Amino acid sequence: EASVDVRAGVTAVAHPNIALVKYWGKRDESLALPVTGSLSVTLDIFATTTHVTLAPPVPADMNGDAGLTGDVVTLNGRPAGGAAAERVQGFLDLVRALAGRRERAVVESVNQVPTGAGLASSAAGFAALAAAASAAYGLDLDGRALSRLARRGSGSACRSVFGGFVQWHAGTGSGSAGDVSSFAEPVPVGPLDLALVVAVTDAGAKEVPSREAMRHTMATSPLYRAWAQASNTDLTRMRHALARGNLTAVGAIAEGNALGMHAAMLAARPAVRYLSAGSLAVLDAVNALRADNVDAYATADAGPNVVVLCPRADADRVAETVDAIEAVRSVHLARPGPGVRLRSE
Ligand code: 2P0
Repeated sequence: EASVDVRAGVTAVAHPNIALVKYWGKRDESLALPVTGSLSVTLDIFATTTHVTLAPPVPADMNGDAGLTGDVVTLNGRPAGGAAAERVQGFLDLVRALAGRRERAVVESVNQVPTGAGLASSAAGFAALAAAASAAYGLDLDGRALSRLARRGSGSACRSVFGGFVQWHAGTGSGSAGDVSSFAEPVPVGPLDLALVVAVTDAGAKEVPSREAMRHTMATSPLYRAWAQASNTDLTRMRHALARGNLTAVGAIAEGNALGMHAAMLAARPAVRYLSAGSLAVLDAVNALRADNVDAYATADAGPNVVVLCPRADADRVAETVDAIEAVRSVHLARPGPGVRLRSE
């Protein structure tokens, strides 16, 4: 028996994604099965790097001091507590169950998101954690299986497993049939020189967590069903637009889908409102750019920041225009980026 237990850790890097056809609502909460399919583009900025090391198993008699009795989670150098730590531990329990292992883990996660920008990404976080933890516990998952695992951490995380344009299939049925059929995969695209300009705006009121807001929208918004139906059509049209490399159609469908999602939230009772005055100022600027023959379109998620889609050749002009808006605090230029990767140390 070896006296020194050297356990190499595993590091994974993932990027956030921006949905062009949004995910909003689950048909099964415990398995994270969505009501609709969604389609996103993975970014090349704001990476999350996550390192997972396994602790020696806890001795059966629990008297030794060798093992950890719980997982240790550090986010950006600070110990995580409360709901964030519980969510990571719950996810690690799932990985341990799949791997048939018992060791606790030390998780250290760092993201390159500007602090206070309201851009903390659970998608990049759980994609990186799924890849690092599954490798650390000895699971050998292909991309599809990894996306299904990441989905259980945060729905949108399944899409960050892959780079470029990615569709998350809603899947069919419930239980294990639903689980197996709800995965992400890359989408074929024609020539498309897309840039994404991320406009960070002044934060508005304290935001409702998206998980809760989805539940509330489904339960109370008379527009939810209509948005979900429109989303299915948008998915088909978006796939065609991407295959043809038609950036104008991609932008128009994405903007319509996003504003429809926000409309469904605004119709909830009481309303869920993520768009702030600053967000609307960016939407106005995007309309003005379009009137000036720039192919710019906007999308926004569960927060006040706005992402502008445009041809790469127009990205600098779009960034300057958006940066001149008083409520815009910072502007970040992105391009389609890579899927999750393990990094050798
Ligand atoms: C999306 N969003 O498709 C949509 C659009 C926000 C608006 O996915 O409950 O963190 O962990 O599955 O994925 C944000 O919600 O939610 C999200 P959970 P998630 O990107």
